[in-house]
Formats: sequence, C-alpha cells, structure tokens
Amino acid sequence: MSKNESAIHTVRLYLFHFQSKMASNITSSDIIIMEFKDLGFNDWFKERLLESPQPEFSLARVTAVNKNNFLIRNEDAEIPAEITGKITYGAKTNLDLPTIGDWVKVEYFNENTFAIIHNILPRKSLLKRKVAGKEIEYQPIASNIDVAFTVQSVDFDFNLRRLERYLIMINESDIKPVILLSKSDLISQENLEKEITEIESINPDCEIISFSNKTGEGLENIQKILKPGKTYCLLGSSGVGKTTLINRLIGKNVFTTNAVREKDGKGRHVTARRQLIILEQGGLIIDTPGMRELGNIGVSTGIKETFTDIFQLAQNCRFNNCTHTEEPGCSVTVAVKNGELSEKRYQNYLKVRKESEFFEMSYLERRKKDKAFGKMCREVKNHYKRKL
Ligand SMILES: Nc1nc2c(ncn2[C@@H]2O[C@H](COP(=O)(O)OP(=O)(O)OP(=O)(O)O)[C@@H](O)[C@H]2O)c(=O)[nH]1
Ligand SMILES: [Mg+2]
Ligand SMILES: [Zn+2]
Repeated sequence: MSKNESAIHTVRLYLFHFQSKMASNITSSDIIIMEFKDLGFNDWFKERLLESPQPEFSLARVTAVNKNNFLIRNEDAEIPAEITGKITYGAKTNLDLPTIGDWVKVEYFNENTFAIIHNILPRKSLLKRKVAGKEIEYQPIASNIDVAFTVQSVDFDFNLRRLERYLIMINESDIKPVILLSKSDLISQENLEKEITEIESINPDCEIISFSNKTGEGLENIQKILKPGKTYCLLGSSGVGKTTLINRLIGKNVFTTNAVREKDGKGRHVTARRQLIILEQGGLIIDTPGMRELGNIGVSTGIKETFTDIFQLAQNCRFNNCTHTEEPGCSVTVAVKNGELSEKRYQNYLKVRKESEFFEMSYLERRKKDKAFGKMCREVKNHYKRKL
C-alpha cells in the first residue's frame, strides 16, 4: 500500500468503525444525520487526524461545555461526554481541556448514549482571553472558528474602545472579524451612519453590518456570510441581542433571551453557557454569554493587526525603537498633528499599549519577585540549619 492509500484506508477505517458503531443505535425519528463536513470537518483536520491515527476511537465535535461534562455532536446525534482522567490531570492550563468547537476522539458507551473524550485534535484557531489572577492565565472561548462576529448595540453599548479590544482578541487568534451593529431600529439613520463612520475611521478594513432583530433589516447581509461547513462565533456584551439573532437565523425561538434593564440598557446575562448551534442553511454558530470583562489582552500581534494604520506610519519613524510619543522624526505624532491620524485613535492606541505593557511587565516582575522570595527562604533555612 502506498503512503497515500494507507492514509485513505485509515480514514475509511475510522468511518467504518464509526458507522458500524452507530448503526445499531439509530432509534429516534428526529435524529438528523449529518456529514462530518457539515459539522466543520475539512482537509486541515483530516491531515491532523492522519498524523496520529487511532482507529479505536471515533470522531466528534464539542458543542457545549459544562462544569464537569460536555456535549459532543457526531453525524447522528448530540450526546453527553466526559474526559479521561489523563486529560484532567495532565492539563497544565485550561487550554489543555476540551473547549467548544474542538474536534475530539471519543469512545462510546451504553449503546452510544455516552462518550469518553480521549484526545483533542490540534486546533485550527483558538479564541481565548487573558484572565488576570495569580498568574497569567488564558480562558478558552471557542476553537476552530472561521469568522467571529463582534456585536455591539447601537444604543447603550456602542463603545469604540471596547470594540478595539474585541478586535485585538480576534485578530490575535487569526480569525476573521466582522463587526455587527445591532438594534438599528433604536437609532436614526443619520446617527447610525455617524457610528459606522467612526468605526471605519479606526478600522477601515473590517466589514461592518448593521441590523435589527426587530425589523429584520440587515439580516440578509448576515445570512449571506454564513457558509456550510464554516464555524462562526458571536461575541459581545450581555443584552446586545446575540441570542435573539440566532433565533432569527434559525427562524424559531429556541434559545432564551431577556429584556435589558431599562435604566442603563445593561443585559442580564441570560445565556449562561456557550453552545454550538447547527444552522439549517448550513454553517455552525457559537453563542457565547456576554462577557463581563475582556481581561487584559496585552498581546502584541493583536495590537499590530488592530492598529495597522499606526504600524504603517511607524515604518517611517526616524528611530527603530520609536515609542511614538516625544521622539523627533516620529511619523505617528506628525500624522496626528496634521490630522491624518485622529487624536482619538492615537490615544486609544497609547492606552491599549500601556495596559498591555503594564500587564506583561507586572507579570515578569511578579515572577522575579517570586524567584527572589524563594531564594530568600532558602537562605533563611540554610542559615538556621547551620545554626542548629
Ligand atoms: N429593539 C431591539 N431589541 C432587540 C434587538 N435584538 C434583541 N433585542 C432585545 O434585547 C434583549 C436582549 O437580547 P438577547 O438576545 O437576550 O441578548 P444577548 O446578547 O444574547 O445577551 P446575553 O445572553 O446576556 O449575553 C431582548 O429583550 C431582545 O428582545 C433589536 O434588534 N432591536
Ligand atoms: Mg444570549
Ligand atoms: Zn514614532
């Protein structure tokens, strides 16, 4: 058998194994049979699968993450699953645990009504945020996303700074961002256009779609983006209408929504967990609960992609290590002076950069301090040892 033939053989084995296991268990009439490719499986994952074939396991995708268990979707059904002790105890960080959107290798039990997750396939992309705590920690949001929709409502929620933060997070993960402006029914056309111009001035390259779940305006532009086999993700504050949008897209009120508080338009954190939803017209979409805070981002690549205009200008600065503040011959500050770069945009850039530098620095400092503290403890111990 040639190398290629053997690879194909392995995939067939997988599928055969999978199909024969499932064949005996198709009982419910409402089971929707899907192909792996409709669940987002493609050549990229196939290659990864063939790198470490384990035909004893089957393939499935994680569709929901609860505290101690998961839901996975295979070609036939969505079923509960748990992870092996090896994954649990071997995980060094949260990122080593399955997250929503992951492709996983599983073993079925109890007539395919329950599964154990043995391995996670490499991720094509991972959306994660930094959480500040004792140590730098990342919280996975979702994996294997093709396009992330960052949603802001045009009324209370509109905030360029926050939008920038979302874009940094998305860009840093190598995922295509699309900006959605929701509740366009709550604003005049004139003010809507103003908001769009403001976003365009800071983000000329990103697609912006305004829409209303109430009137249906703009929904077809979102529909147009959704393609079979691709995975999308909705991000944004609580109450901006993410879940309502999904209900509109599937044409049914399947998922729970709730009114925002009247006095400040704040959402009530209705969606409690992330879930992956299969759209009838093809495509998969992940609903996420509104995030209370994005955490510190502090990732230089994401900043670079979000502030491309500034990095472009910076190429002409006189000094390589220009901080774009007080240096002579700085093209960035010149651009601000002559109006080519808006003062607001420049200030946002400085602020985001400062936060990220501060975060990285304080982390390094903490580590240094920890080391120094450890050293001091050892010295004190040795001192007393010698004395005793
Ligand atoms: N006027 C108006 N109201 C909307 C629109 N979309 C959603 N809403 C309302 O906004 C409220 C919040 O909507 P949800 O879909 O629950 O918001 P969410 O983003 O999923 O919020 P979390 O799940 O808490 O993160 C609901 O009362 C919706 O009816 C819209 O386009 N226009
Ligand atoms: Mg919701
Ligand atoms: Zn400069």
